[in-house]
Parts: sequence; structure tokens; C-alpha cells
Amino acid sequence: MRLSFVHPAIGHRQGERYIRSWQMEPLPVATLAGLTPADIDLRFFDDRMEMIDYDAPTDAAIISVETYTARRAYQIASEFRRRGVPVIMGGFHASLMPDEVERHAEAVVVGEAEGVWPALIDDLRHDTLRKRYQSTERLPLSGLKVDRRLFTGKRYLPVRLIETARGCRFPCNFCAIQTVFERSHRRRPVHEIVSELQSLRAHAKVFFFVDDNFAGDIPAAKELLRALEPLKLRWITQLSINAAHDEEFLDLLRRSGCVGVLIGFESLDEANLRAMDKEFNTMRGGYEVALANLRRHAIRIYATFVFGYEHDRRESFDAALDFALRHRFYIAAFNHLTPFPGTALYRQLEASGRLRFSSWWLDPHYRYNDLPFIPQHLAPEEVTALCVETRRRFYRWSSILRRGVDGVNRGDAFMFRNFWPINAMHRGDVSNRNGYPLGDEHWQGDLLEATR
Ligand code: B12
Repeated sequence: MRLSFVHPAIGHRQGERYIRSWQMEPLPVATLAGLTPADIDLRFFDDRMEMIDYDAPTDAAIISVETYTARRAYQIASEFRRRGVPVIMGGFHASLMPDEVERHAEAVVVGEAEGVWPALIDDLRHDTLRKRYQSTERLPLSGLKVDRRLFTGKRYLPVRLIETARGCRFPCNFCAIQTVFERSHRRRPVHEIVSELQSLRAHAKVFFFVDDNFAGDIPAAKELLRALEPLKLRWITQLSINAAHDEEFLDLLRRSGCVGVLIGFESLDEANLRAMDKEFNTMRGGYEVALANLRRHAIRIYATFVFGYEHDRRESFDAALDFALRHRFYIAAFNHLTPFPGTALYRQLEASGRLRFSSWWLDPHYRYNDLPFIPQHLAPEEVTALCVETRRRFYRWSSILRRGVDGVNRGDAFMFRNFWPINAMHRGDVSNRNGYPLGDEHWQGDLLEATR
């Protein structure tokens, strides 16, 4: 049997094949490959960087779908279906919107693949594929075998992705993670993470622990940090700000080789944080205390902010920019709030009649950076324009230079060397991504939906 994996792009612009930024190995593909019996032939097309060979002989197309890539995923599915190839879909969007995804797939996996993939493969071999495979229990994250061989020869960024945990217990109302994982948090056994890291370290300059919240269970994370210290790695991750108030955690974080963390600040306005159920961000003296602690331990920050919440006005953008420049963050994101289907936020906006599209991710008029809802005090277009403008100002050369010479940002030779290309890439993205289509603009015709 032969299977073709596809990782869809967000979209493609007319006259342009793809944009080359942020191309990291897609871990879902490697995770599924690791679950697949060895006698099956696998090939893999990354739609973000290469053409898909729809005519290559295959028994099924396996597509991972996120909300932003759903429109493109359905176009790809149509192409395979036109050639008589069944399509199997899974991923975040499939777990959030199974009824929609099911229209475009011969089979859809809802939730994590581990519990259902062997049965699905067996059904595929016997031509008894079912329409839906629902993973009903949260299995322990032990014994994961991630197979990255399909990435050989592809030009990914020199960062290796690895999971140490899944899920997050915080209730932030905009987040798709809490919907999919029902506010649970599970960690992989420490010795399995260590042995995966050891097998990869020869090919990696830096690791990205893709956990939703590395600090989702602080005592257990400390155990991992102690085991990482002797490995002498360099790694980055994302975590909730409560961890920045735990001195022992921060000390271990630094000693274990952590060189940077993504933190979701979201807003400087406490009323906004309350509205998003993220008031824990202001605990124990708030951002200033947390950032002073992180600085003392020389942890670089990727700070993320969202705009469009109830109390946001024009001044909120300037305040966030001043804050980001004053703290000389390594990088920062200034995004509009995105209502992902399946979240509490989406339901609230829908109930109050404030959504501008019935399904923004499928609407041919929707473009990357468009605000899909009507905010309280600003016009949707203003939020989009101010996000772009704030990014532009943060990524001015003068700002990049000032942040680059900051003591923490230049404290590690590797991170200092990479500060410049990383910031240049973000600077380029301000215009490259703005107004980007969802789906391929070249693609003509109607989507061919699944009939069984
Ligand atoms: C790493 C990461 C990135 C990296 C990209 C990595 C890469 N490969 O290029 C970067 C930083 C560039 C990134 C960018 C973005 N990301 Co991102 N990212 C993640 C993150 C943290 C980890 C993904 C991962 O590798 N997980 C590990 C794998 C193994 O887990 P998994 O994907 O859940 O897969 C399991 C199941 O879902 C299922 N499954 C998945 N696919 C399939 C397919 C089939 C066929 C089957 C059967 C099963 C299956 O089985 C797997 C094993 O159980 C996730 C959060 C998360 N926990 O997943 C967000 C996440 C996927 N990203 C998200 C978003 C929104 C984005 C952006 C759009 C943000 C932005 N505004 O620009 C961009 C653009 C994404 C794009 N597609 O181009 C959202 C998606 C939400 C949604 N509703 O779709 C997530 C969930 C974060 C969140 N908190 O909401 N991202």
C-alpha cells in the first residue's frame, strides 16, 4: 500500500508559487508516519514549498487541516478525489469542525491520531473505511515514535520540533487548545523525551518544544529540566507567565539550555484580560515583575499581543508597542484577535451577531489579517491597519538595532547571530503576509465533495 501525506499551505497568490518563511518540519506528518506500519510506502508533499504530484500512484491522501489551511486543504482534496484517490483528514480543524471537514474527506479523524490510526489503516487495507474515527480517550503520551525520514531533502529552517507535553489547563476564551484538549495537560515520560533529543542532537542547532504550555505542570516540567541540563542543548518553547514567578523554575530553565520563550501577553488592559479569562497574566505584581525575573535569568522573549477586544482603542496599539520596545523583546507579534470555530469567543461573537462572515476561513473574500468580526470601539479595517502599522514600527531597522544590542538578546552567540535574520524575516512578513489569500487563487472550479 502507498500513502501520500500533504501539509497544506495557507494559500497561494496568483502568479506566485509560495512564500518562503516559517517553513518548519510539520510534526503531525512525522507523528502519523511513526504510527504507520513499516510495510506501507510513504511519500510527502509540503504544499508550502513544492508542487503536489496528484498523479503519483497512491492508495490514499492524508491531509492535516488547520482552520487557516482548511480552504486550501479542500482544494487539494478535490484534486485527489477527481483522480479517484480517497482522502483522509485530521488535525485541529477536523477536531473543531468535524461535520464540515467530513464533507471533504472519505474519512475524518476527530482528536488525536494515536488511538485510532492503526484501526483506520487496517480498514483502508480492507476497503472498509469508515466516515469518522473519533478518539474517545486521552491516552498517556508514552511510546510516541516520531518518524522524521519524510523530511529528508526538504529545505526547512534549522530547528527541530519536538513535543514534551500536550494541552493546557487555562481557560482563555479565544484558545482552540482548551476546546480540543478539554483543559487537560499530559506530559511525555522524561526518559523518552531525552532519548528522542539524543537521537536528533547531531542534526539540530536548536530545538523547539512545541507544547501548548511548557509550564502546564510546573513540578513535572522541573523534572524534565533537570534531565535536560547534562545534554547541553539550546532550545525554545512557549509558556504561561505564571512560571516566571517561580525562581527555581527559571533557574532550571536557564541551566537546561532554554534560550527563549514565547509568552502570550495578549493585552496590557486588565479589563481585556478579564474578558478573555486570562487575568492570571497580572498575578504577583504583573508583567513588570515577571519580565524582570526572566531578564535576571537571561531568557529572551517572543511576546505576543492581540487586538480587537472590548476595551481596545487606538491608544492600545501605541501602549503595546512602547511596552514591547521598552522591554526590548527579541521578537513580538501584534495580531488581531481571531475567533476560531469551537471556542467560547466564537460562540459569544456569533450570539451577539458580530461575525462578519458565516465561516471566515472558507469565504473567498476573506484575506489573511482581515478582522472576521466587528469590534466594540474601532472599525474592523482600523484594527487590521493598526496591527500592520504596529508590526512595521516594531520591525523598523532602528528598532531592530536597538533591540539587537540589548544585553540579554546578545548574551548567547547563536541567538545573537540569528537575531538579525529572524527579525529580517518578520520584517518581510509584515508586507508578504498582509492580504494573503486563504486557498490557492489559481484554483478554478467547484470543490468536489466526498460522496460516501
Ligand atoms: C509549531 C506550531 C506552529 C509553527 C509551525 C510549525 C510548522 N510545521 O511549520 C509556527 C510557529 C510557524 C506556527 C504558525 C502558525 N500557527 Co501554529 N502551532 C504550532 C503548535 C504549537 C504545534 C503544532 C505541532 O506540531 N503539534 C504536534 C502535533 C503532533 O500535534 P497535532 O498537530 O495536534 O497533531 C495531532 C492531532 O491533531 C492529529 N492530527 C493532526 N493532523 C492530522 C492529520 C490526519 C490525517 C490525522 C488522521 C490526524 C491528525 O494527530 C496528531 C497526533 O495525535 C500548535 C499547537 C499544538 N499543540 O498543536 C499551533 C497551532 C497549530 N497553530 C495555530 C495557528 C493559528 C497558527 C498561525 C495561523 C498563527 C498566525 N496567526 O499566523 C500560523 C500559520 C500556520 C500555518 N499553517 O501556516 C493554531 C491552529 C488553530 C486552528 N484552529 O487551526 C494552533 C493549534 C495554536 C493555537 N493555540 O490555537 N505554528
